[in-house]
Amino acid sequence: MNTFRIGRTSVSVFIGDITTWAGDIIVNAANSGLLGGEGVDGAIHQAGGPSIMEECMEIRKSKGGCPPGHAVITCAGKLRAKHVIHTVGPIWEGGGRREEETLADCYRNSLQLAVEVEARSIAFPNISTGIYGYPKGPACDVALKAVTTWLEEERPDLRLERIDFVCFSPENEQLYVEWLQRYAEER
Ligand code: AR6
Repeated sequence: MNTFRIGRTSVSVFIGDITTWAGDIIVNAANSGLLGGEGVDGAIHQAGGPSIMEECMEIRKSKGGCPPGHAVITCAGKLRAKHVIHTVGPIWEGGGRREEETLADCYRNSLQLAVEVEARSIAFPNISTGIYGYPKGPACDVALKAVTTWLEEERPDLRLERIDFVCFSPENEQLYVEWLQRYAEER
């Protein structure tokens, strides 16, 4: 199963390059300095052009950056989205340093920001599962639990119609599809 609906919002899983996704908000797996980097962060800045980094630098000046678990918003430059939300996942250190809570916060705080700008659609990459080394299975569990729980809370005014998980590897896609399948069966 690659799509599941909760209320008026569909949660879907795709495989692909998030920089080509068309919708309101692309989420970036950034670092606390908002300085750009490799992985999906590098791809977003490269495809979106310099205006995204200019806004990141403004946020650095005013707020000092973005701590793990938090999220900030900028323009999306040349991307086919309206905004980029930059969130900072935890670096995996074995699981005893609140990595799970921090990763769940990334999803919740990004969704909260998306609601504040009245977004109708948002795309997430698999935060922390690349350079930050979070094991893919547990990260999938945290991501989908955080998002489905957030959606299950009563949100009468929610305008969000689409939450897409854009996986880069078949392994991640498979994990997400299987998770949604189990979730649908248990519901
Ligand atoms: N589209 C979708 N997913 C992607 C793409 C893409 N174009 N490119 C990579 N991924 P990572 P992190 C997947 O390393 O682990 C940066 O240097 C990738 O396969 O991008 O949170 C930042 O500046 C993986 O599943 O982010 C930070 O310093 C997922 O995106 C640090 O890396 C996340 O991998 C953040 O590390």
